Amino acid sequence: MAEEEEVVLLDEWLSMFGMRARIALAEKGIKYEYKEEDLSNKSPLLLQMNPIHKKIPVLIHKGKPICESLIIIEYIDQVWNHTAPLLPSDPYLKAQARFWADFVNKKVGDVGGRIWAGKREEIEEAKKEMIEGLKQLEETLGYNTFFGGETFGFIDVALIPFYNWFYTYEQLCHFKVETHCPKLIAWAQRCIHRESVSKSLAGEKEIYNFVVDFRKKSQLDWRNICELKNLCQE
Ligand code: GS8
Repeated sequence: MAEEEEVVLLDEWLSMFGMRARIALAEKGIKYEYKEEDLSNKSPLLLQMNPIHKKIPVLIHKGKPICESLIIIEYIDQVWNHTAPLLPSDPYLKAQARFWADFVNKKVGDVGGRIWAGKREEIEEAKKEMIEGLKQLEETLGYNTFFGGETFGFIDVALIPFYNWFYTYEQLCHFKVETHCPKLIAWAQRCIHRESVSKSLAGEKEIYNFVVDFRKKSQLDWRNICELKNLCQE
């Protein structure tokens, strides 16, 4: 069986969680079949492969599903362990890497969701939490090249997909991540120089346009967003 037949990724182009799986697969040089899901009309395959959460991403390896993006990265790292290790082998360092990836889920992923899909009244509070979380991550990064030190690894894969979402958060909340976290932006720029990352990330403007459309359809205050956008550009 050809490698790409053995490995299938159910994904959606702008999903930060899906991008994690794409980056991990690219780091390992794995060929796979990419299947774009329409989440408003989920495929029978997605419902069969992730009957519990019915969410992407799902990695299907030799016909068996692996769900949840951080679990997918770890699985990829263990199965294709001959190259580009993502998690450290030291148990303490591995626990630390998992802790910070979980922090990214809670303080950037969940909080980011409250920004892009939230009501205007909730957005200001979410913005404060987002800045606090990103500052904390910047402190953890310190003067290292990547979160694990000199090599690109698990925390980097977990966090970098949010970088191209920053533009949307910034437009919605009228702030600049770089003003608060310049070292984090420098880290992100180091990451996007990697081919595995640059080819896996969705474009920031496409993400923003999708979010504006989503907010229009959901009757959230997209007009207000556009006014804020003009303010930002002044
Ligand atoms: C989150 C996946 C998720 O939210 C992970 O993989 O890390 N904890 C999971 N997937 C979304 C798309 S990305 O915003 C999804 O599939 N949503 C469909 C739905 O909620 O019905």
